[in-house]
Amino acid sequence: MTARRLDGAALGKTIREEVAAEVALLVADGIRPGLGVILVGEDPASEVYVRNKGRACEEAGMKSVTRRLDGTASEEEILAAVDDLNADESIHGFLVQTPLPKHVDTERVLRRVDPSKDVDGFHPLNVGKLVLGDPTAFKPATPSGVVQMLLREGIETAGAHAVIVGRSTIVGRPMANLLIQNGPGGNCTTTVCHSRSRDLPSITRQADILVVAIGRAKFVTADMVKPGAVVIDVGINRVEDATAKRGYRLVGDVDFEPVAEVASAITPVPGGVGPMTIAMLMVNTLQAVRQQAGLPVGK
Ligand code: BQF
Repeated sequence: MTARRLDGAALGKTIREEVAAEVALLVADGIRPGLGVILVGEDPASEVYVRNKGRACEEAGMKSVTRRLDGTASEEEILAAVDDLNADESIHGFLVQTPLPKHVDTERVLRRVDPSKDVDGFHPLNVGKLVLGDPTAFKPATPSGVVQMLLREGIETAGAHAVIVGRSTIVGRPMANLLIQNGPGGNCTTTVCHSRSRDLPSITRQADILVVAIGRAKFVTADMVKPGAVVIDVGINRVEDATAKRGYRLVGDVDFEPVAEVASAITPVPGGVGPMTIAMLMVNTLQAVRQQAGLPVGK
């Protein structure tokens, strides 16, 4: 078998077009949705991600603001930037790009974000709402993008055994919380594995849907995958490649070619989950606008 490629670039574009149509309606009503990003320092990967977010906003007709702080900025200066965006009525949602410099207490910064503008969904209030299945929660964009991809690709989740490799607060944990929700894109039996899991391959081989988010290039090999499984690769790893323009290329956490021989469907890297993440951030910004305007929330 050779697996179907799940084209996140195309799906993400469709979703961003849907967002643009809704932005146009809001603009006609005098509301221009605004997304802010706070970027501290100059981590090269973060630079790329923040640029992707700004470009997506502009293409959708949203306002985009990027606040750049020096890598030596104090925690108080970062908190002051958060306070500024909390108070800025033209900004409906914003996020603090991570990782933050080592001298900064990231949790404290994330707790300072107004939960009603927390489009990353990392504030404890939104984490709690997500766990409770409250539809007003902002769903973290990457796992939300994975669910959206499963829904739009017609992949049945109800009753499936989803195995998630990785327990991060950004991907693994919210992924599990979404897949166990009652409703479309949910109703999975969910297992979360991590670095201390015993006999990982015996667990991953039970997955109907395998979501991998551990940050190790080509970690998941074909022998770890059940024939016919759907494999979602959240990893984005830079590996040296002298033949590539920038001297590196991107690979996922999954050893793509051999696994594609076993799986029924698989996401590529790049062009898989990454573009879905950006699209769902746009969707979350519209959710923020609607909730702040007292309009009903979709699902
Ligand atoms: C693609 C991210 C790890 C840690 C922090 C498109 C993005 C990436 C890849 C992107 C990511 C990953 C983002 C592709 C934002 C996704 O074509 O494959 C878009 O910009 N992402 C982030 O902001 O923070 C991260 C991954």
